[in-house]
Amino acid sequence: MKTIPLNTFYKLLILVLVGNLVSCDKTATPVKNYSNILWYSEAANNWNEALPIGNGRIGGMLFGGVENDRIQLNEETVWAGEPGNNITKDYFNEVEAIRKLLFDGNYEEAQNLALEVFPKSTPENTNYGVPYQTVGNLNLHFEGVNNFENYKRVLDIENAISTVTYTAKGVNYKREYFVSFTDQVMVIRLSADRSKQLNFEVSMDMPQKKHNISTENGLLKLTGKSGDHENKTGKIKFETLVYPKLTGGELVQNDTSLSVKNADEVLLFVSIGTNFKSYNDLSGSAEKIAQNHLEKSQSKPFYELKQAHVSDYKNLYDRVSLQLGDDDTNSVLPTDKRLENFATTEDLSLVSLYFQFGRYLLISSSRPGGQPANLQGIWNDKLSPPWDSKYTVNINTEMNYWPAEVTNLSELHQPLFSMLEDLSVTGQESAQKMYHARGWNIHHNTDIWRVTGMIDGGFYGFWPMGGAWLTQHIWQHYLFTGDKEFLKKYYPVLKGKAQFYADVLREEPEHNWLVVAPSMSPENKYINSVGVSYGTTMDNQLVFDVFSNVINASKILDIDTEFADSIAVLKKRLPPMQIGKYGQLQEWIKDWDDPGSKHRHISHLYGLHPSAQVSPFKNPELFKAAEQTLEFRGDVSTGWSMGWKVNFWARMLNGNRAYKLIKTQLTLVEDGTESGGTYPNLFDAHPPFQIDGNFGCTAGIAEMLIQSHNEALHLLPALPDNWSNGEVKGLKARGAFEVDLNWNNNTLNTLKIKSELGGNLRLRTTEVLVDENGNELTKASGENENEFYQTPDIKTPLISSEANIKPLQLPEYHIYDVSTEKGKTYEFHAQN
Ligand code: FUC
Repeated sequence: MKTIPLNTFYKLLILVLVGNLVSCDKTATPVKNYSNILWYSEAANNWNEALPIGNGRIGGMLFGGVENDRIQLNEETVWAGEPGNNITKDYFNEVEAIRKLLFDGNYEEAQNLALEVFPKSTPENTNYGVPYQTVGNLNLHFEGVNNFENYKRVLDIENAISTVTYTAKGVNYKREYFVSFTDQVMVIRLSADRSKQLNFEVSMDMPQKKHNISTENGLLKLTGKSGDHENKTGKIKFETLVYPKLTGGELVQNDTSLSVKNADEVLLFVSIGTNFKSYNDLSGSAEKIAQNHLEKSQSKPFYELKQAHVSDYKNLYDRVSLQLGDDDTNSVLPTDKRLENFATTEDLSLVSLYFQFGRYLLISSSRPGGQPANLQGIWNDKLSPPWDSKYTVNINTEMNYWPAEVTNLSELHQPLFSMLEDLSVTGQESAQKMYHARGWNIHHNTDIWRVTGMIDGGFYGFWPMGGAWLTQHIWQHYLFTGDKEFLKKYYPVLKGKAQFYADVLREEPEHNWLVVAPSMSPENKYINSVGVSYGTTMDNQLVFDVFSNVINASKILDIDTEFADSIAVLKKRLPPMQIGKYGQLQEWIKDWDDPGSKHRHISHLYGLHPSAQVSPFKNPELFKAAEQTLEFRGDVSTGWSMGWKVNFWARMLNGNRAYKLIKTQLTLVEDGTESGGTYPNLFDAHPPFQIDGNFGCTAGIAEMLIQSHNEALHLLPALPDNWSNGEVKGLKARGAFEVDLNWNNNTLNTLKIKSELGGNLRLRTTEVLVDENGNELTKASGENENEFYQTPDIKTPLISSEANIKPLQLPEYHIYDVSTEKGKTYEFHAQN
């Protein structure tokens, strides 16, 4: 038997004790769960097999090669270009001309003019946003280790630590990797179970032209500048410092690399700084930031660094646990194998692993004070990644944040709110110069410089609605937390958005409804190559929500009544939703829908999810029409589209179909494959990798277990037949309720709800619920008086005379009202 040295024993004891203290934290609700790890029996062969680690700011993709290890590095503020918006002149007359063509029914001419004014490829005097860029690679070369066994590569998402272990020439080697939020450095510990076994070279490389690699005082240093792009000069300066701290052995400093000789243990610190302070201020010092973080952390012992990291991470991660089914036997297989088998094997713990992986990715890519997660979170190995890895705000950025509230990671939403504050300033220029409107505006993309003008030209880009969708996140954060101070702080952002549409809306010629024109239904077209349009269903739904939010916020905060009243008048004149001749929810103002279209964007179902305008209880025809639309569009699509469909089918209260979509999304996609699915490292494949699909599906799984709109907290609204037993703890519902529940044989068993704000808790369930004395709960009556559960006052839909709408059949629900007190926890169970 191996003996443990005494000091290691005590360190371990401290770790166990501290670990227990951490789990006693009042916010944490740990339960015995399946071990949530991703693991592989080989090193990564490509980037989509590498494993992501991150602290919101610094990201690493770990390849884990035995002879050559590669750690691909990112820092969230390293983007090409420099401060400045992308609006070159006053476009009001052109916009008016396109609008006139549309209202006159000259759609093709309108599209042609839109593309003439805003060409597809970037004009010379402006830019269409800039790319997010890698900061290169850290490479570890181990001479002559080509014979090894027992290789294992692990990402433990319960602790946010990755490990690589192997045996070579009888020596057991271990590498541990994490990025600490607390200490703001990446830490890699290399160890072996025999002394003097660590021999390797540390180097870096970088695709960016403007860079320099050097060594000094036992440090490896890479400095550089971000790239030029379109009419912008790269002005982000970055500095990466790598410091190997040795126990035993010696460090040899070469010109551009460091060599470790015969060491017992090595701690590698990776510290990165940039000059970025905000979207319009680059006065920071990359050097000082990198040095400060390194200086503060390098003297700390490994166990201290690790404990601080794990405790910070678990404070977020442990809030939610999920167990599906009783069988975790498949976890003996490597994760890529499980994914490969998933189509033919029942492996429900892979679903819960995927759910928690989504939460892991959000914790690792979006931290307060930093940038929001972009198209790839923070992980990108290129200088010109697909779609520049920007913020695409006609679905993708929003989807990134769908899990934030419901999966109990509310504070990770903050970077998005900060970006909205920035956009509410930069977006005034596009509101004024393009639309002669007050308030602020952004089209379908933005980047670190918060550009708000047209991007990708007059087909994809003509969508002045990005801010309308993004501001829903402010309102939803309020509904989940009830935080009035937050609402007050962001009220000007909501107001600026409402002002913009108040000025932009125009009467359309047929019904005199007020509509946005020109605009589009994201990325779809209605004739040949014509997308530019007016009064699209999604736009109408978005403006409805923008107006509703500002009216409600003004009431809650008791401010701006006159303004809110003026908005209420406009809101009444928005178009109703329409049901077309195929019984579908109409996408456009006229019945132009193609029932054969499989387009990935199903924008007009925004009203079903994430918004709550389409309800089976209040407007069953619209609900059936949305279902018809979903049937027409089908299941298979790009990764994020399938993630959205999981949410749609959950909202359709159809658990089996939602699960079918999860199955489709969890289809193994190898590098270079051209279909949507999931890569071996569980990254979502659009393809290529886009993180939105991970977040969308994570949110969708939560949505299958609880929903908190349509007047009630709905328990197990969309449970698939094969999820017969399970337990979820710590999900959040609107009105600041925290929900734990479990179920057996597909029926709810016990329920525990913590009320953080008090107020009426209305429950909807298929079971009869009783309290601890066995008494049935009070049946609900009248409207739910809880202010966070108000249903939207939508207009009666217009229905085509040709539409054949099937009647809606719903399960029989029991609806209860429980009057709750702030801070109290309530326990109920189903009567059996
Ligand atoms: C939208 C989508 C594409 C892709 C891109 C980043 O344009 O239509 O599928 O996700 O964003």
